[in-house]
Amino acid sequence: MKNTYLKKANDNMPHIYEREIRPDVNPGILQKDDEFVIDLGNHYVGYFSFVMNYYDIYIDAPVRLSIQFCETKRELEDDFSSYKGSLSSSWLAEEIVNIDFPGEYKMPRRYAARYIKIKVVACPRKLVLKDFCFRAVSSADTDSLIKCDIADEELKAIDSVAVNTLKNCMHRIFEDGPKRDRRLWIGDLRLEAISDYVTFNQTDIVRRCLYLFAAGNPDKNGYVPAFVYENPDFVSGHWYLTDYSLLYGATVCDYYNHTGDEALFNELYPVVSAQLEAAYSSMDDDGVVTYPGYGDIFIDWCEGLQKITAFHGVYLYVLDILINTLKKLNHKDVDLHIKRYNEAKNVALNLLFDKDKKAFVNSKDEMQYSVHSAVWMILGGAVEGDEAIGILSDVLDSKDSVKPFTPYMHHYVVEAMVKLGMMDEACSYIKLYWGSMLDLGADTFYEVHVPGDPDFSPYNDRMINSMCHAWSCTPSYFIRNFFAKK
Ligand code: RAM
Repeated sequence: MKNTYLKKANDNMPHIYEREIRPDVNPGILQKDDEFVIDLGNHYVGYFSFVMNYYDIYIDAPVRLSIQFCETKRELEDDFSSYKGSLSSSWLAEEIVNIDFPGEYKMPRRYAARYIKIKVVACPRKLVLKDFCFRAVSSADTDSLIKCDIADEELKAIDSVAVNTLKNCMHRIFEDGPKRDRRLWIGDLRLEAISDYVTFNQTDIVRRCLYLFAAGNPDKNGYVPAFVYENPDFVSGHWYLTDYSLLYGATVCDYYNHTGDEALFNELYPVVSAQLEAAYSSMDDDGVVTYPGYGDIFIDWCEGLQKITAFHGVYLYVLDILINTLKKLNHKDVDLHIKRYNEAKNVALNLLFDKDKKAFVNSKDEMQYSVHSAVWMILGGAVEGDEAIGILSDVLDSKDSVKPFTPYMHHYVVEAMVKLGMMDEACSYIKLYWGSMLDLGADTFYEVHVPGDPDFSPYNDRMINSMCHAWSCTPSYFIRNFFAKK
C-alpha cells in the first residue's frame, strides 16, 4: 500500500515555474572588507548567481565572499555567529564562497530572500561583481491566480502578501517555510490547501501531499506522523502530533468538498478513520480524548499551554467535518461517527466546561483559561450561538487568559468568529493581526508574530524564525471566501 501511495504522490508532482529576477545594482570596484546589499524588490525563493571579474590586474588567488540571504530588512543587521537558538544554526542562510577564476558563479543551494548581503572577505586585487541573477522558483502558476475583487484597500494589501506567502511555500510539496523546515507538516498543509483552493486552485499538489502522509509510518495507535520528508526520497517523520494527525482527516474532507473527487476520498478514508479510531481508543476513563502516553499535541507554540480541552475540541471539529462529508456520500459509517460525536460533546459540556463561569476551565487543564480551549470547543460545536459568542469575546478580552502566539492559532480564532457569524470582528482581527505584519514591512507573513514583542521566538532566537511561513497565508482564505465581492 505504501508503495502505491508513494507512486500516486509522485504521479501528482507539480510543475516548477521559474522566473529570473535581475536586480539593478552596481556595487562598483570592490576590495577586501567592502560590502553591499542587493534588494530583490520582493521576497523570492530560488537560486542565486553572479559574475566575478578582476578590475585591472588579474587575480592571482581565490576570491572569498561572505553571502548572507535575508528574508527581511531587519535580518541584514543580524550577526549569525551570535546565534543561541534551539534549532540547528545550519538553517541560517550564510555562505562563505571561494571563487578561483573570473566568470559566472552559480550558487548550488536554494534560498529564501528579499535581501542579499555580500561582503568581500579576502581578495588579492580589486574586483568587480555584476550580472546578479536570482532564479525564483515556485510550483504556483501565477498566471492562473484567481482574480478577486476586494474593495477594502487594507484587505487587498493583506491578501496580496498572503498570496505571496503561499506562492513562496509551494514547491514539490506545500513546504511549511522555504527557509526552514522545508518539509510537509499536516497543520501547515491543511491551511495551505484551503488557501490554494481560492487562489491558485492547483489540486495536484494537494493530492500529492495527502498521498505522502498516507504513505507515512503510523505510530502504534495508528496516528500518521506530523511531518514527512520527500526530497530526494520519501522519509516518514519521527514526531507525532495527535491534533495534526486528526486534522489530516479534515484536510481529506476539505479536498473532497472542494473537488468532488470521491475516488480519492474513498481511497484515503481508511487512513482518515484510523486517526479517529486512534483518538477514540486513547480516551481517558472520563471519555476525554487525551495524550496517548507518547507523542504530543501541538495546538500552538505557547509556553505552559494546557492542551487537553483544545485537543478534545479538535476531535469534535474533525468528527463534525467528517460527518457532514460522509452524509453527502451516504456513507455507511455516518451513524457511528454521529454517536461518537454526541458522546464526546456531552463529555465536553459536563466535564470541560464551567457553567457558572461560562468558560472552558477545568481540572484536566489545571484550571487554565485559554483562548485555545474556547476556540477549539466552538469550532467543535460544543457551544453555539450567543452563548459561544459570549465565551469567545470574554476569553479574548480577558487580561488573564492565555492568548494565541502563532498565525496558525490565530487562523482558528478567525475561523471560530466566522462560524459564529462575527464577521466584523473577524475582519478587524485579520486587519489587526496580519495587518500589523504589513506595518513591519512584511512581503510575506511570518511563522510567529507577537505584536509588541518582535524578538519572540519559540526557538529562543529570533534569527531562526521563518519569515515566510505557510500557516500564515490564510487571510486569502477568509478574504476571498467572506469579504470579497463574488
Ligand atoms: C514548526 C514549524 C511548522 C509547524 C511545527 C509544529 O516547526 O513552524 O510549520 O507545523 O512547528
